[in-house]
Amino acid sequence: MIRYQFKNPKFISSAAKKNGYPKLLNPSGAPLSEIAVAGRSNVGKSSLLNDLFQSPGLVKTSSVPGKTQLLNFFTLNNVLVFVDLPGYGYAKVPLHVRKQWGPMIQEYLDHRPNLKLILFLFDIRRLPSEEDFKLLEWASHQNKSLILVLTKVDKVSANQRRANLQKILDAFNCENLHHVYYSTVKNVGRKELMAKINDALNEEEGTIE
Ligand SMILES: Nc1nc2c(ncn2[C@@H]2O[C@H](COP(=O)(O)OP(=O)(O)OP(=O)(O)O)[C@@H](O)[C@H]2O)c(=O)[nH]1
Ligand SMILES: [Mg+2]
Repeated sequence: MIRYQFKNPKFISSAAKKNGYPKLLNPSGAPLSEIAVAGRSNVGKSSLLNDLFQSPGLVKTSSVPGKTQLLNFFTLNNVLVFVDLPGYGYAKVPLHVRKQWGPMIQEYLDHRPNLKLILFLFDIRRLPSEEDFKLLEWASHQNKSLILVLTKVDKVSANQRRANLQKILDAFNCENLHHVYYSTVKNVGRKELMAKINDALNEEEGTIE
């Protein structure tokens, strides 16, 4: 059983297409396990990575949606890769940029066998959109493990959290999704998410052997 440490974060590169994805190998030449962070624009993907890495500013965040328009690759301790995926669903983002999202994400999911886990970020105050359903469908089609991360829980009361979670799970028709509440401003969820990531990766690696 491997316990991944969330230390020494490093930005590697950005890419739009599969020939630009970095090839990161361990000392025995095997590709490093990868975790993708996906979700709507402005949901808090880049902020969550900074919080997980405890490295404010490493991942660029913005109050203006559509900040991240490429796939951005990071490593932790040179043993684990994180990818900050471009967000979707923001009407104010120019149409030509919005149109790239589907093909870019689908190409990534179809051509990244070392992708072991998707962190699917979802704002606790919203209900799923068409693109959210699409993402979940692609992930399950590729048989990828997934953790639903409910973001910005500081914006709602504890009662609302539970009620909203139930509505979201009902809408996705997925009672058994692994999930965790998260807030980068109130320090909620980091430890729990790190534990869940470790469990999911160990389960994945167990099924490969
Ligand atoms: N209240 C609150 N605000 C948050 C939280 N996490 C992120 N934000 C804010 O939400 C906004 C968007 O955050 P980002 O991390 O840039 O969102 P993103 O999902 O990477 O957005 P794109 O790159 O456009 O896809 C910023 O103004 C953040 O400060 C949180 O837990 N609570
Ligand atoms: Mg971002």
